[in-house]
Amino acid sequence: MATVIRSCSCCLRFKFSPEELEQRYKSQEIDRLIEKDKQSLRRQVKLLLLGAGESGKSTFLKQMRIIHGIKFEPELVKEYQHVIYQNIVKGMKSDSVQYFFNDLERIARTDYVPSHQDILHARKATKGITEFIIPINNIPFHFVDVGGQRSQRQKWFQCFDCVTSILFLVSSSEYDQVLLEDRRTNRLEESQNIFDTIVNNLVFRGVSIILFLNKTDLLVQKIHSGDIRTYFPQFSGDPRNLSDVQAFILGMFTSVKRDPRKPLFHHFTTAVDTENIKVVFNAVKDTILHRNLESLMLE
Ligand SMILES: Nc1nc2c(ncn2[C@@H]2O[C@H](COP(=O)(O)OP(=O)(O)O)[C@@H](O)[C@H]2O)c(=O)[nH]1
Ligand SMILES: [Mg+2]
Repeated sequence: MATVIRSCSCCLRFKFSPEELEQRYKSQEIDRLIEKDKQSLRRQVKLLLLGAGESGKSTFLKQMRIIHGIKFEPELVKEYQHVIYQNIVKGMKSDSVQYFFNDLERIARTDYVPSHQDILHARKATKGITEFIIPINNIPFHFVDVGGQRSQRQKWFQCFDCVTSILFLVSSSEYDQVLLEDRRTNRLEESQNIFDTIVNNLVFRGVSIILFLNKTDLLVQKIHSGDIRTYFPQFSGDPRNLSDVQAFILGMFTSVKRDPRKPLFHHFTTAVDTENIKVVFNAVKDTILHRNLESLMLE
């Protein structure tokens, strides 16, 4: 019968010199730390916010802070105050200018401090990558927000490690607008192209994708003033009917996905509406935690 020789710690004491023993313990300790690190990395939920410029990625992240009770630091509030003044002075072509113009008297007061709602409407293009960790149900949720402009997109590929889910935002009300970058490309088509490269990317084979068709509040207004068929003649529904328009836009995105087995979840959202995002995020959280548990059990 073969004898199995195991080295237990007391035998080791005779086999190795004290220096060798110390080395061995050290290396065991390092292995233990690496294993612990791996486990906490696996437990962490990493959510990547992707989508074209001005689709609402940073606004969604602000909502995560508000909903989970993480205060904006006083310096940050001051910074937003300046952004708001700039947004007004520049009168930039953005959805939020109207919001601020409706409230100029309050904002012009010397003791003005931006409210949460003001902060949600403040528009500043994200440069580089912003990361934010929020513990939710005792699990660290790691949010990664990136710049959406063409010039910022090469940076996206730095954050693709260990991603749990991608939240892909689309500004659904922009079917009649062109890109800031070239003033030609239709914004919805640009967004669809970006989505194509993400959803069909092999890097994200195991990553669930959650599509947010955002700016529903603006879409509601827009369908009464303009006809989507001017920009998308293939639209065959009722151009004044919100569900028809939403179904058409959703179809533009679901149709580019090549792998029929890859799940794609979607929500119609208004990122500046805290109550709406609260409800949507609860559903998203359940989806993510459920899928995370499944993949942990499969390991
Ligand atoms: N009315 C409205 N404005 C929105 C919505 N989502 C984002 N915005 C505004 O759109 C602008 C661009 O949003 P932002 O989050 O900076 O887009 P990002 O470039 O994707 O990070 C900001 O002024 C936001 O306040 C929405 O659902 N409704
Ligand atoms: Mg941003």
